[in-house]
Amino acid sequence: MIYLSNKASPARVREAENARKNRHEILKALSLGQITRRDLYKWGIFTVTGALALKNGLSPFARSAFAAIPTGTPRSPLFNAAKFSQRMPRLALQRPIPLIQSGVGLDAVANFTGNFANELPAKRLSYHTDFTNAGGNTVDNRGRPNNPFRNPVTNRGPIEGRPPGEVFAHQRWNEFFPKVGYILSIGQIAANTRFHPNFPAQNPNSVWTYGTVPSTAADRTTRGTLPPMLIQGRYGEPILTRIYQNLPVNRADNQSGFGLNETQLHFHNAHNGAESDGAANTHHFPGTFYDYRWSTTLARRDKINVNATDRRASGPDGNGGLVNVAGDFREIQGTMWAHDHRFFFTAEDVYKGNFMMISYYSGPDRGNEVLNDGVNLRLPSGRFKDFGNIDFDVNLIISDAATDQAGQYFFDIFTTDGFLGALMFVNMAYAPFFEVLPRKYRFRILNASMSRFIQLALADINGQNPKPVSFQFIANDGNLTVNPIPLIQLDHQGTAERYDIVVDFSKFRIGDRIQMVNLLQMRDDGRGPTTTLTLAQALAGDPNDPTIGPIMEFRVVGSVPSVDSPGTILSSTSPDPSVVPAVLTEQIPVVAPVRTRLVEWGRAGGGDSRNPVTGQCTPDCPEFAVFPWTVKVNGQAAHSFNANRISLVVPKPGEIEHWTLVNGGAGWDHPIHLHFEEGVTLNRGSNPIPATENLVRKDVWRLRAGGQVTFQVQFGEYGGSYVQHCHNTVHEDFALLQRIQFLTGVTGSPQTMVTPTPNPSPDGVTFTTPEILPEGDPRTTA
Ligand SMILES: [Cu+2]
Repeated sequence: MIYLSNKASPARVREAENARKNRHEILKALSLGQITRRDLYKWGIFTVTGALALKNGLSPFARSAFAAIPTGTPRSPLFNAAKFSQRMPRLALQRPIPLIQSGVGLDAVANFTGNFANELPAKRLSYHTDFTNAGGNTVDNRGRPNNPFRNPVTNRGPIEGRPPGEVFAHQRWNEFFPKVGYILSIGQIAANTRFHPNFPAQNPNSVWTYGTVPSTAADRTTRGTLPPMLIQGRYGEPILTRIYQNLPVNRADNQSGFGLNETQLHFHNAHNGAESDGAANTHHFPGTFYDYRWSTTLARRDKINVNATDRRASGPDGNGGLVNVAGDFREIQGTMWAHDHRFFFTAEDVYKGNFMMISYYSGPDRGNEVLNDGVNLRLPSGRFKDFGNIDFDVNLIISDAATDQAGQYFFDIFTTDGFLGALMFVNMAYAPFFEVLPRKYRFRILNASMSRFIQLALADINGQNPKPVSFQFIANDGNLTVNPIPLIQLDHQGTAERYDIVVDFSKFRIGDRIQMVNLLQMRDDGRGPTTTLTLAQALAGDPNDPTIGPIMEFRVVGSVPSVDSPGTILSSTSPDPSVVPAVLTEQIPVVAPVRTRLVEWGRAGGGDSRNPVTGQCTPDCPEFAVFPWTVKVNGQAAHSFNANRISLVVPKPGEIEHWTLVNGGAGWDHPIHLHFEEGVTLNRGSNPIPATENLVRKDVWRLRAGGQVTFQVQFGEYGGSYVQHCHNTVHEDFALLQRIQFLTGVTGSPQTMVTPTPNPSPDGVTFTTPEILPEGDPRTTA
């Protein structure tokens, strides 16, 4: 392998850049229907496994095209941007819109207020139901579309993307009636957005992100913004999030070569009904909106603490007190995120910027470090607001990225193994610095890369030799550990894993600098991690991978402006009232399971995502896509993902199960994500398990090369169609997913039965009856 460094000859850079452009031309021709996948086979450009043939001028892996990292394009130019020369952006904190209820019972609606008074109210049934009841794509006597519930941009199909009818009505609507709302857009990036002041502004279609709609969205012009958003929820205050889809109507208008103008927003891993999970094959189209009800339901509310008498199961009331909620306080969630989940396009869309972070606040994890009520843990955060202070509680979204030679964001979609970028972003900014006071901070670290695993440590670079900085690990995937765990470096962190740590900067002096360092080398094909470097090795850098080494810098200063109380200056001389208690929560006991399940993740089949007769896949997939990845349930046949096939059925709520996930490949790692519920991590087979995982609740488990993991899990409160999948989103998009059906015990709920598969189209949603694998259905195998 020949590596292309920044010093490579201009001729080589030109050749590799031409390869990128040629692939881009192929994509464009495919998307415009000028050529077909069959043509590509005929011309010898594609192999049967879907890989691009090793042709010069086309493939980055051909002998004379060079770049290994980033994948599929020459090394991303830096435009003379030095590391740590820009301030780290804080996430864009969103303000909730109060909602007012009118009507009663199942017909009650939630009205937006203030600038949004003209907004259609949120309701239990989708507006698609109204569109359908009014006749669908109807026209007046002069042939003009006249259904009042139609998509106002395209004039065809419903105004709301949520499927019609009772099955996709918001479950337990009155019980979790929304009290606050957010109205957001997903759209092209706003003008002049840059990853660093030296970098060129991104083209409107290079980056698609969420934007804050300023008032009733009649004009539908709200574009996306950076940095990514932060939404703060609290237990006891259900949220209604309306997403306006403002992306280009025509697929071909997206000239960037990646990303699809269809989206469903998955709130990873909140305890929501399937209609609001954003992964039930419910993507929606430009011109429509989708109402997600984020219920803030505390898990086990039908089973444990059903009368809401335990003060630890609670949310902040905004006024120093608590609102008790039913459920198990040991299942309180904190650090989460939300991202696009359009099947077969998730990698492209999430990479493109379709994500945000969400923190849930509770009585114990309140985001207030002074309030002392016997429940609040008083973790580092701040003190000006009742809850959700972020002066000392900081989200760090780590993601790798690549650009073409012009500095435009780039992704090579012709990879089925993985994609690695050459630039490391924090909160979508290249190599920033962040000023801290000499005191304790909490950092909520999310790996939002497409395929890259990271492993982070902190380096004290103030002396002759860099020294590791110790810290405390307090939460894994948003779940508090029973006790804080002292560490000097984190474990591997796969895509979507969240690690919360507390760093005490009080041992440093004003002017000191501490760097966050990535220690973990990856296979350059993106299949998984290889070597953990020492701190000294990583700080020295890796000529083949510029994301190894320091990725951001903390600078200890004497004062910083408050973000919780704008205008207030916070000083290093103020005492630090925050604490990290020795006990953060209680252990969920491990019990004998009602049943066990075995799920193997591998590359074992021909890929049956496409209908063998029609060649179509559910949902619509790219014409060039083939599906190498497969999942086997309980040792039976291997299947690649099809949204109309259910691989696992959970027959009733409350039954405790033990699941073992096995990696079918030795050269790979896969971070496997289970939607909707977390599991208590039990073991890694005969291999050792680190303290940060042992008996710890998680929602994403790395399998390790040739490895396995077992966890305990149970399901409850909601039902419907969910998924489990690899969160290397390149693998996910090439079908490393399976659909799961959760059945509820709620009397009269349509979720007591298997969910029909919604098939979204610009004209509305139709339903098909899913097939069910018998090996995954305890109702038939029992
Ligand atoms: Cu994977």
